[in-house]
Amino acid sequence: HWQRIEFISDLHLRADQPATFDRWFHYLQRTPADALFILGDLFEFWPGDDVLEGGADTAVESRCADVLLAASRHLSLFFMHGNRDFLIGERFASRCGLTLIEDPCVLSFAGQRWLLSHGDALCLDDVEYQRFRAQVRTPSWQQKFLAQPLDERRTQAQAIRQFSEATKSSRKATGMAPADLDRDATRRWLQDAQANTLIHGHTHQPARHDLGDGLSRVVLADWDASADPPRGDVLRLRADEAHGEPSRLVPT
Ligand code: LP5
Ligand code: MN
Repeated sequence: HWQRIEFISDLHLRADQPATFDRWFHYLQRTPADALFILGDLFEFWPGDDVLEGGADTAVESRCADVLLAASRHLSLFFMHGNRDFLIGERFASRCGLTLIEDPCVLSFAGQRWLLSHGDALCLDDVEYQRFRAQVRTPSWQQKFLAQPLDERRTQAQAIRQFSEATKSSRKATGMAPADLDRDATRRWLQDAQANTLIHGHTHQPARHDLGDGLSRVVLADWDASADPPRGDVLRLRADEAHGEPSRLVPT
């Protein structure tokens, strides 16, 4: 019944980047899509669903919830966790009209099976990150983390953001390639899901990679409306383009 499906990821919405928020807001108002899949990292970071009741600092999260709820009246909205907002829960989702989906998730559309993922789980070379990921995705870690006061969680999230940016810059400075998806593991995921194409974000390196045997992955860009040139894209699939490639649109 859907004619057009769109995908976005890595918006990293935050209070001090209103231009990106506005671009996303205008995109959501105007999109002709019947369904939108947000493939993680909608927020710069998410300290827990109680952020919506967290006082003046929560303006961006609350506005985002309002914008999503309004959009959910004209399109179906799906959300998959990213590495920055994996603590988004049912409470926030139902407030916004979002349906939470698992990572990875198979989508049958336009005569194909598409595999959707944020992408971080396949960055196997990044051993330290995988260890961190395994820990913070356990219910026991999350219970302990969420039991702390919101301000304390925000401070810790900001510290880990700084640590993360510093790690990425020092990798770059020493000529190391940025973390990327493991080719063999990606092929295995696709084969296990009987899908041909993986659509993902996380690496912020928009491209289409051929993985052999008819398998491929298509990577979304991150959004930054203040960058020069501004970044951010949308992938679109159309029901009437069977076996087509997703087209890449740049919202303005
Ligand atoms: O996000 P990005 O693109 O910068 O980098 C990711 C990986 N980084 C992360 C961390 C997120 O940026 C921030 C998460 C915020 C969540 C908020 C709630 C939980 C708070 C938890 C508080 C303890 O996911 C980065 C990858 C990169 O992708 C590429 O794949 O390399 O991984 C890291 O930087 C994580 C480190 O490699 C492992 C961290 C071990 C913990 C070390 C503690 C250091 C002390 C910091 C102060 C608490
Ligand atoms: Mn990410």
